[in-house]
Amino acid sequence: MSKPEKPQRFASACPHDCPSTCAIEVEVHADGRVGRIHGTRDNDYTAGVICAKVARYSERLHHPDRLTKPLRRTGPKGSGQFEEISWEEALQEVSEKFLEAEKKHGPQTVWPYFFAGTMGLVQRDSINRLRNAKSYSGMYQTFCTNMAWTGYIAGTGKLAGPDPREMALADAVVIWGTNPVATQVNVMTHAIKARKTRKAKIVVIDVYKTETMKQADIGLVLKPGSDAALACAVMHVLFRDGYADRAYMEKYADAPAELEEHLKTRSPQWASEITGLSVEQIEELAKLIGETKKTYFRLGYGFTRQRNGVVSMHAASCIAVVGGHYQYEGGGAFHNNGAIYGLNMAMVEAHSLHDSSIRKLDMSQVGRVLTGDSAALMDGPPVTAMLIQNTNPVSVAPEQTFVKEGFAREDLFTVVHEQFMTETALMADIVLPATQFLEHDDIYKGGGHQNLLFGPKLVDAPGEAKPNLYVLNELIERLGGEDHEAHKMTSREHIDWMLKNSKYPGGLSELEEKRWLDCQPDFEEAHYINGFGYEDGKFRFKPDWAKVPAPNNGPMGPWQQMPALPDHWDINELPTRDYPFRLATSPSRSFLNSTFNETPSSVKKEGRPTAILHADDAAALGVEEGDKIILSNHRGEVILHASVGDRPQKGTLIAEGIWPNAAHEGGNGINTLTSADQTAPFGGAAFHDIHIAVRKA
Ligand SMILES: Nc1nc2c(c(=O)[nH]1)N[C@H]1C(S)=C(S)[C@@H](COP(=O)(O)OP(=O)(O)OC[C@H]3O[C@@H](n4cnc5c(=O)[nH]c(N)nc54)[C@H](O)[C@@H]3O)O[C@H]1N2
Ligand SMILES: Nc1nc2c(c(=O)[nH]1)N[C@H]1C(S)=C(S)[C@@H](COP(=O)(O)OP(=O)(O)OC[C@H]3O[C@@H](n4cnc5c(=O)[nH]c(N)nc54)[C@H](O)[C@@H]3O)O[C@H]1N2
Ligand code: SF4
Ligand SMILES: [Mo]
Repeated sequence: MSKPEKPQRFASACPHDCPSTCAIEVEVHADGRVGRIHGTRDNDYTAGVICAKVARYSERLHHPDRLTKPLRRTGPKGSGQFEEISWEEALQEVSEKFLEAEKKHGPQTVWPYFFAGTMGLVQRDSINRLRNAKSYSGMYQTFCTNMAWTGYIAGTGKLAGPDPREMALADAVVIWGTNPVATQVNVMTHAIKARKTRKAKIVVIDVYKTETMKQADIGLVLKPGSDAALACAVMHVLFRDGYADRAYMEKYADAPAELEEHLKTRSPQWASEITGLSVEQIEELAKLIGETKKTYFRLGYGFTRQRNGVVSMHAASCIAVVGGHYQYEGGGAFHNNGAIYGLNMAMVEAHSLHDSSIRKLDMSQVGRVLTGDSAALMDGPPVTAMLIQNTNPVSVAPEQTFVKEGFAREDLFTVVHEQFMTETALMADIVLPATQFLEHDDIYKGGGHQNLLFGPKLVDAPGEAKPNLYVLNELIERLGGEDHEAHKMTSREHIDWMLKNSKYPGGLSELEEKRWLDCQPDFEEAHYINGFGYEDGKFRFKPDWAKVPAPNNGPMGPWQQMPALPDHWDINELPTRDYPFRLATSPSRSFLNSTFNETPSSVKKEGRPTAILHADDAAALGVEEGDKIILSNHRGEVILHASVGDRPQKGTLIAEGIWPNAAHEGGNGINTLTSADQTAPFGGAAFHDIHIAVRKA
């Protein structure tokens, strides 16, 4: 008997919507099957570590339920009755229907809709080229980053910060509003290295005891939406006890004296009331931060998914300026490195064809848009045709009652290009089978680190699955989209153009040879030693909220009411008599948004839709471990099973993970309860800011 041949290993990058963007090595067997996936050891951010769900990716890649043929709906919407058709028939039908819709209502009736199911810049963003070539409706991207980015940029003027690898050189690491053990595992690698080599203290701030908090020296469980109060009290102590770096602020900040005066009343006692933390806990945190100049603040997305989330992010980032932490290696506040890459997207998206007068519909308000809400439609024509790639709105978008009603509309023609029969694909008129990342070429940039990475096509796709780029180029041609040289380019040509027309003259060949490009700016730039991102070089304690240089659609939400200086902003969906509890819909470890909820080992690990609550609340409600409970508010109700303990504070519940609606008894998923209200100042969905009633089923 001959020994099985050893699989070959190829370099790639994880394509998922995760700040870690891991450098990976993929085992490919002689028969074309993919084996284990490993974290790349010689990449010093990934450092050989990846999450379990991607290590066992072969399960998702070679899944028997992969879509392999174009499908046409034959039964009622959502019935799951489809017939197989050829690509030619599918593309023909889509273009006919889109042209028909356009003839009736104008081009803006077509709404190409996408998100970050793949973070590959070619396969993710090329859909905007179709949009631009046809003058279809724009899409305002509000699912994820708006509030976090706006809040961080408000202070620094720029979306970048101290080298994430410096976490390992810190004497304290404050992991704030993120759960990296689940959502970006590499943060833990570097934080734990700091503890091992420098005895660094790890602080975790969340609304419940997470897996990350289990590893912390100091774990603070506060009330949802109270982070700015905690930040203010910490700064109060820094000023009060002589830890504030006044010389630094004089040189680097806009209004230090005003801030100091304003914070005089924001004491630990004041913040204790708002956060539910004890005065001692707040004092302990402030002392640690004050005494430790090498404190690395790793600020996540989670605490910004609140109506006051922008203010919280900004307030947390201010601490590192009051304490002067930014000056030190291993110190400062980091959120995301988006601004360091400077990639030119003009070709992929055909910017020369873009018409900025065309409306940009808020993706989080897809339910309102599809049910004819005129404000959500920006007083324009109805949406009667959609092409959806890389996202699963009939699970992940807020206000599911409207989302489901909208997608069930008989006069809406929906095309979904997908890897699996998701809940969104089930509502489609035409379903197109999509490749996975190892089946196409793409380029990836790390939000949580400093690398550009290349992910080559390594294996053939199953059946007739095709990349996004193929579908878009075919449709642009059939729809008579405005001409552009980009329409004829391959993915590799796009990557090469993008690099050479940015600051990477070596193009794709250099990237491919090196596997990744380390784009880390030097210490001075990353630590803002030569000044912050605003023209005058000063950090803003007092930002002009309507003019923060963040990606935006113009000011919206109650932005005029935003506090001028860091403060607790009481604008959240607070408990009422009818809805006395608060809910956060935190991520689960084995799903990534709605991805992996099709993968048997992930489903097994997650069990069933569960709500975590405090034992005292459970006792008052007569609820015991494992009981079926109903969470409800004016948007609808959802059935889950109770997990009782001491993980959140009293009054707060946590539902981890986005299960399909259909995985819940009664068919309503967790986003039945979430809101699509636009938060201030530039929009964004407050997924963790929900009031609810709770009862035993
Ligand atoms: N396993 C897994 N990994 C993921 C994802 C996933 O769903 N599962 N999602 C991916 C995506 S798209 C993104 S954007 C990132 C996001 O990753 P993170 O930056 O980690 O953000 P969130 O996942 O929204 O939430 C993180 C934590 O914030 C907490 N939180 C909620 N409200 C508050 C609050 O008011 N204050 C504080 N202090 N904490 C609060 C939640 O309980 C949660 O534990 O993760 C990515 N990685
Ligand atoms: N309740 C609640 N809801 C949330 C959140 C929360 O914390 N709580 N988080 C929100 C956040 S931060 C985000 S980012 C969104 C994300 O939610 P989604 O945008 O739905 O993100 P994913 O589940 O990552 O990916 C969606 C789909 O993209 C498909 N896909 C992947 N690669 C490709 C490709 O190359 N081509 C095509 N055609 N399809 C592909 C996958 O198969 C998957 O079904 O969810 C938001 N919704
Ligand atoms: S940690 Fe994030 S980037 Fe790394 S392999 Fe897992 S999902 Fe991908
Ligand atoms: Mo996200």
